[in-house]
Amino acid sequence: MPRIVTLAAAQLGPIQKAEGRDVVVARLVRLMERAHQRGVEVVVFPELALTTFFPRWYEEDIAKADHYFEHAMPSNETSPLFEAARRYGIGFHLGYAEKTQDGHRYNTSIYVHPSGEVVLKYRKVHLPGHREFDPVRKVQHLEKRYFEVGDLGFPVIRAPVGGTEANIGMMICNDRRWPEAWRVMGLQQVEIVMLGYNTPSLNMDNRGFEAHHLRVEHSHLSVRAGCYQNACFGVATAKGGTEDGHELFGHSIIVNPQGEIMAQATSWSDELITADCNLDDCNLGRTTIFNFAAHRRPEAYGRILAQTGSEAPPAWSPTAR
Ligand code: CDT
Repeated sequence: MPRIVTLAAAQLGPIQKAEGRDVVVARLVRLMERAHQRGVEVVVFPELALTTFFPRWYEEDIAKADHYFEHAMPSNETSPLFEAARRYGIGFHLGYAEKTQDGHRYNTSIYVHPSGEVVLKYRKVHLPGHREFDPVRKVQHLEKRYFEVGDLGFPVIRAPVGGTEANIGMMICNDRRWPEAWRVMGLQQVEIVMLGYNTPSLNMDNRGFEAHHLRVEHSHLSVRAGCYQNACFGVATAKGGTEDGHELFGHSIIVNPQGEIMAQATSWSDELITADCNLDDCNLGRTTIFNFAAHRRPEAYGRILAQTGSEAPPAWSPTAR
């Protein structure tokens, strides 16, 4: 029996600062209802799917941003999502800002089984941007201010997905640009990587020119390469459109283990894209070109763990004659 699951990326249009959790959660539930009508078994929502992308706003006292954080999951406000999962028999992935009971703040995602139970939690490891207000930037990106580096690694778990079982893992937004994150999950035989993102259409660093069309290109390139090189499916779900006056590029995709795009969003609104994914398609790459046990050479990869920043190589000098 082929292990086919129908996966969906539930892209969100913008969430404005003034939009309440109840309105946002109702949008998410509508997408789950549409997913159910289309036979979807797993829905992947974006990073920080319950609020505007608040790290673009500076607060001197970070506690003033606490209203963007979830203090419990589920809560009264988010429980309709868990009820919808049970009603429709759909698993879902959700990104949100987490504040723990002992006061730690993370950029988090969870995978929830159709029973409403949390199967897997991930906390974002690669936090882009900066900690302090940066006067050079056109728009702030203060993830390093609001979040701590995730403390859960890149876990993969075998879990019921649709009518079968699958090895599932998660990453969040900027993580997708780091091959190390993909490989750590590839080494755990991940079959489905769920990831959400909020990425501005323009480079806001203001420290050089980046052609606009390359923004989407680099995002897709990273997801396609990650899926191909680790023989897995990827569901990469965006928030898109103009949020609090700032554009996010959308372009959610579902990618197969050959690195091909199976489905792509075409709007900047709430939009559901789906693909029937045969998980057995992960076997070809895993047993041939990317048969890790046969071909990896960890003895040559020492620098990957020993070093963080790059180092200049030694200079070549001609041998004395
Ligand atoms: N949310 C997130 O991680 N966004 C980043 C933008 C980086 S700009 C500082 C991304 O990699 O898409």
